[in-house]
Amino acid sequence: MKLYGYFRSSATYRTRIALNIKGIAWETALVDLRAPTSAQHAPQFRAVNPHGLIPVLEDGAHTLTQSLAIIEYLEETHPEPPLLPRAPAERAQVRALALAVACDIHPLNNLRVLDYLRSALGADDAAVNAWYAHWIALGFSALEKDAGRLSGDGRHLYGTTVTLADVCLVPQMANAHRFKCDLVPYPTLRAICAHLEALPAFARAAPQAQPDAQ
Ligand SMILES: N[C@@H](CCC(=O)N[C@@H](CS)C(=O)NCC(=O)O)C(=O)O
Repeated sequence: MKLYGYFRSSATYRTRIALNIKGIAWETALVDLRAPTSAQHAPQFRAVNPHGLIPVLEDGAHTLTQSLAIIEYLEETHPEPPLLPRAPAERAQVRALALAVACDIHPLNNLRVLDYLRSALGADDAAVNAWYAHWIALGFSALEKDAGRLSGDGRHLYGTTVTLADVCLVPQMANAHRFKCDLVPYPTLRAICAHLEALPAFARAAPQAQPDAQ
């Protein structure tokens, strides 16, 4: 499989974790998001994904986009070990936690949104950082409460095994660290991430472990 990605991209980081958990080998096609390269805007990459976003996974004849769709594809094609529980209500809970990160937090803090705040709306670094921290605080405070209710052991966001919810949480926490957000109010989320980050599948997927990390 070929994964178009970039070491700092948290949506790619999610996908790397899932590939590792499933024991799938892949090669990376680097899409350097940093200006002035901004490879996501290059015509060659737009031909692969017109949305200009990573990750993209190529599996044989299939070109797949959207990290959660990709991960569910991996779940269906490589069911072991599962990232979703079996019971429908439990699956819905895990998906809801994953979507809280992937749909409600991450898109507001994505690179193109931060770039737009700067270039079109004239926000300075302080304003952009405040924006970033605001959406992290809103999302993480709710997830901290969710974790109190749904984590089975204080080491996983849901239940007692690694799920799609954990796969989404860890990269978002890494980004929040990078943007120096105040994470003191989220002891449960921090404990969960500390446990998960030490697992080999997560450690090998970490941004700093990628060949393009600088
Ligand atoms: N919902 C998409 C989000 C993908 C996404 O936003 N990727 C970011 C990197 S984490 C990106 O490519 N950003 C490029 C840009 O903002 O220009 C997914 O889960 O795959």
